[in-house]
Amino acid sequence: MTAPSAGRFITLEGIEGAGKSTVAHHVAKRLTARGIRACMTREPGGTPLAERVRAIVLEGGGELLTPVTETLLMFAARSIHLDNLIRPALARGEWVVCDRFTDATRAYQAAGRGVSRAWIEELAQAVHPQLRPDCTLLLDLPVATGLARSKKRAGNAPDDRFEAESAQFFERVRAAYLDLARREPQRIQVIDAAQPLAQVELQIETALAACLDLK
Ligand code: T5A
Repeated sequence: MTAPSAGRFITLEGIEGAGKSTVAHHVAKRLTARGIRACMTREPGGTPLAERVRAIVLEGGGELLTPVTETLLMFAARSIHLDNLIRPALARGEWVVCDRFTDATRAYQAAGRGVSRAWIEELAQAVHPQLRPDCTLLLDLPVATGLARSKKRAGNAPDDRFEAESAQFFERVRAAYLDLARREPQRIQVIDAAQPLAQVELQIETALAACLDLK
């Protein structure tokens, strides 16, 4: 198969412990095996400067970070990431596999924290006016399963400000993601992430083929 001339933008979404990082590696490997130049990245972060913003927003440093500040920091990191990594890679014809993007802000800051949805859409419009993921893989699983996986990996102490949130918070986030998927069924493919990894990977193959016309 020949590599396509234009890059594609694939994002992975889901609650904590859904398996996004694990699946991102799998997707990048499968694309590379097809002769497609693929790069893997994540949000918040993805470039040295954006990773510094990530540290601020995830750690907080003991200072108050309101939901509005948190939202602005997510978009600041995203703007740096887009200018320095995502857009240049897409322009070179690479496929970008990104662990979280603006759907995470819709789910975590709007549904989770109660930030205005309309304002988030205005920020999205300002930061990436013409860019939407070509395909989003939403790894869906019960909150308890996701949190148990995160805890098993990281131990009992929460790794960051989000992992310290309540199960109710993550239920709102999960419901918001599923609602986004209902509204944009072509772009957002829901994957049953509670299944064993081999089954999840099979679903990913089908979803990518459906979304991106991969044979
Ligand atoms: N955030 C981010 C916002 O609030 N707004 C935004 O706009 C953005 C961009 C980022 C935080 O920032 C928030 C959301 C997040 O809270 P993060 O570290 O990038 O934090 O995201 P997390 O979701 O916390 O990352 P995790 O590493 O916890 O989750 P993953 O990547 O979904 O899961 P993964 O792949 O690391 O897997 C977790 C464990 O489960 C196992 C893995 O081996 C691993 O041990 N696993 C499975 N086990 C059994 N069956 C399977 N199918 C499995 N798949 C993976």
